[in-house]
Amino acid sequence: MSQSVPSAPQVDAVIVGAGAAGLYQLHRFRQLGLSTRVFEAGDDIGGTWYWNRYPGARCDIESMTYSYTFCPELDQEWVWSEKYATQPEILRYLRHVADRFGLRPHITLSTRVLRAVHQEDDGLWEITTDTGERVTARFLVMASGCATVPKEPEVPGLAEFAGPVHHTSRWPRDGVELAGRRVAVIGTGASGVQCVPLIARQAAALTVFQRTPVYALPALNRPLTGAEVAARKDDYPAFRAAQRASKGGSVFTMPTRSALETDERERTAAYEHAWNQGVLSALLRSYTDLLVDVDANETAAEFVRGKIRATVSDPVVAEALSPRSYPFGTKRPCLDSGYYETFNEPHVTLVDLRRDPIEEITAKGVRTAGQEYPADVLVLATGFDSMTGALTGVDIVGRGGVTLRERWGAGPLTYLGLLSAGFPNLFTVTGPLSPSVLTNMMVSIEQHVEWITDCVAYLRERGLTSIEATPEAERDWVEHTAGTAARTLYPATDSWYTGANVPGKPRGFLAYTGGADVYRARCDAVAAGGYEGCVLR
Ligand code: N01
Repeated sequence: MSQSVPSAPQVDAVIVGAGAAGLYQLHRFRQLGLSTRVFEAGDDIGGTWYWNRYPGARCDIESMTYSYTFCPELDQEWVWSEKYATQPEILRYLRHVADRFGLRPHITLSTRVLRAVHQEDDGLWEITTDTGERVTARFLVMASGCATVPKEPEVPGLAEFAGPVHHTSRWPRDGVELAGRRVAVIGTGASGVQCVPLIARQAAALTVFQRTPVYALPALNRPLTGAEVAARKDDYPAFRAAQRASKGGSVFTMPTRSALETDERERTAAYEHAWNQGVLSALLRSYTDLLVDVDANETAAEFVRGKIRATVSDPVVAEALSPRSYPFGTKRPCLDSGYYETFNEPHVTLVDLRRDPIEEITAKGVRTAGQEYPADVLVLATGFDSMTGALTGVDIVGRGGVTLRERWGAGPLTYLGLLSAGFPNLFTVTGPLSPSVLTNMMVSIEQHVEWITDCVAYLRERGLTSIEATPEAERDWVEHTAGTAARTLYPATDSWYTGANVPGKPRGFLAYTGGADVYRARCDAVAAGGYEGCVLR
């Protein structure tokens, strides 16, 4: 039965998602005095850190860096235990944030937003959920994450498998019985690299199916000392300010020299130094040209391959684990804790799918062209329909009845990754064509949330009710992001950054490569200019 739609919104804003982005957006809207509802598909808050509870799940940005920067008191009261926090610890932190800022009463859990329709007559969004609720709101914020929609492998027979099948991002809360079992893991991205060593510790036999090898660097994770925590807390205000001003949301010394202008001995020493930091981006930051010059890149790539050869005892396995088909850093590198060493274990087998592709999943296991590998449990570490999947997965209907999915049919069209023409008052937090996944997400989330909040405040102060990107400003931004990416080595590599991991997805580099500092300045200038590139009504 259809309900009548009132012309005044039931709430000022609806936010989709109660992960780190949705929580902070809710906090800021509440500070602004906006009535706000958050809908979250999971049965708890936490987003990425709620869903990804596979063994070994941990952030690969240091915990005292990968946390909200907006509240000095929060920085002082929360104590991180390890250099790299585990998923449960990050989830505890986000729950603490939700409680501390009184956010929970405004969040509806276990409720998925299915549809959002922009109504031409009153300019409101009508949002429909899978529980049958309908809500109208002036503003709609998609805080639905960049790695939200799991991707299954495109191989026949998955439904035939007799045992349990678990995608890493849908891991059962009570864990999976792995002891004494034969486990097959498909996929060797960050999730595979993290779960493989832990699964190997429990399983009777582990077979890892690898299509493309990754470059993994050692995490060198360890407990934080009291002195380290105290020193950072003393320094937090300056550190947080530096993060916000930085190129990627973390505070690093940026390189000044070219790899090719440095002699080999010195270069190897620099790479060794970077390797021993146990920091994801350290190696890439050794020289200025690693992401723009393929020969420079090869020096770092070969350094990593040398480390793999030194770690993995079987030279054939070491070679199979060594990436050669794409430059270092153009697929997201991984931080590992014992990943390569795991392949020295007698009960662990690597199957190189480039030589021996999967033909089908059978009831008993995985059959490649060469043989059948028996398994009791199948783990899919096969990634996500990243960047756009969570946005185009909702029926978002804008002006003229056009859906976001249709409008983005040839690739996402955004202005600053925040707005899309034809969709008034729709905001996307860390949306496609913003720096997002190339940066520390916490800092990029905060920057977007603060921009959105300031924008809504600006409208309200002037008695305006609507903001919409112009098609021209959007086109310029899309061209600018593509042109910026084209000056790097990124776009040529097949990865989830380019959409190449999802069959049929249009190809294009989905994040802004120009740097979070440059990007922030641009967003600030747009706001200071009265939201140039947008129509305000
Ligand atoms: O996913 P991925 P992920 N047959 O897409 C393979 C973040 N993250 O979940 O490369 C066989 O990187 C696929 O092979 P290929 C982080 O941003 C962060 O691991 O397409 N294999 C690849 O090996 C990360 O980058 C953290 O050839 C198939 C793997 O599955 C992002 O999430 C931890 C296949 C997918 O790798 C995604 O990481 C975890 C098929 N049909 C995740 N389909 C940390 O903070 C796919 N694959 C540490």
